Amino acid sequence: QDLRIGVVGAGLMGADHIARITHRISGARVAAVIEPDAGRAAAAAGNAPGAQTYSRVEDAIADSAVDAVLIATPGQFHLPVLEPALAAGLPILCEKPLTPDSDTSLQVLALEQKLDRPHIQVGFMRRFDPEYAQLRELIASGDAGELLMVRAVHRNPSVPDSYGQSMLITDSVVHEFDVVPWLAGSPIASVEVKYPRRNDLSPERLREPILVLIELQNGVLVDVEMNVSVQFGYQVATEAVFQQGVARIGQPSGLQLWQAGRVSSAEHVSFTTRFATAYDNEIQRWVDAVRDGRLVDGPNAWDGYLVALACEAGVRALDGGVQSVEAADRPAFYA
Ligand code: ISE
Repeated sequence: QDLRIGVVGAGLMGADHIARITHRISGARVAAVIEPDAGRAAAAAGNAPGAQTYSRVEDAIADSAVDAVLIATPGQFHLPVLEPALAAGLPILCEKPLTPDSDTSLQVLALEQKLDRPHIQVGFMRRFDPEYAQLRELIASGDAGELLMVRAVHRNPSVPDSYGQSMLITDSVVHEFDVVPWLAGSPIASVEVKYPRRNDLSPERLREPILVLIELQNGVLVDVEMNVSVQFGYQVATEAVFQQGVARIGQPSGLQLWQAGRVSSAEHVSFTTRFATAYDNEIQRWVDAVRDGRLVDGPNAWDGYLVALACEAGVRALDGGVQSVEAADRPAFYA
């Protein structure tokens, strides 16, 4: 029997996940679209045969309409959905970030630990991108020697009006804060932000691009160019420098065209296409894990809490200084 998923939030990401679950994922279907905007809810449910609409997650739970919940609202709305879903003992895939700050993430951890095992997977989809997975294997294998440093670029063509300065960290670099420790096998020790010359084409409220320096506990230094006004496309690429070689992922691929005296290749313009395969893998593995009782196959709520701590350091670093990250001890529950 198909897993009945309630998708909470029918914005860009929610609609993308609804299409994915309906057309590309096996073993699951969208049973409910939970969204306060009735027009949006109806439009999204129209793409998911058999889905009911609700304005509140509590009502879908009370109706026993869902077996699991996928939360795709903006981060500040995650906690009020996580609370009733955890209280009902439902498995949860929560889009990033888990919550906007470490205090609320700790509240979530406390609620989850009342259950018999972790129920929350956090939507850091880069871990499911085939190239990121290959790079992680290379690092772990030691085939190119020790990892020394990582150079990352994270570029968006533009951002919506709702995107403010701290979101450079909490909405965007949040991905590097999860994926880099996972790649390198070492937690974040500190974060620093440097400002290059400002791009006059950035929205007036933003001072960017920024250069984020992340030092890991094992001494690996990571620099991230975070740039949200790059104009030409969506580009996420990484170079890893080893003792005996260099590895690159995320370079443009696909059709190369030699025409009219020029060479060109396609570039993504949105994360929905750049990471389409990663999202598909992420949701399929989560569905499989829920169906066979493991519930989580990927980053968990503890990882979400660690990222919230790194984001707090990153936001402080926007005002200067090297900001250290100090985590509590990991409970055995998340071992
Ligand atoms: C957006 O919310 C994402 O999660 C994208 O992956 C990221 O590239 C973008 O900067 C964020 O705004």
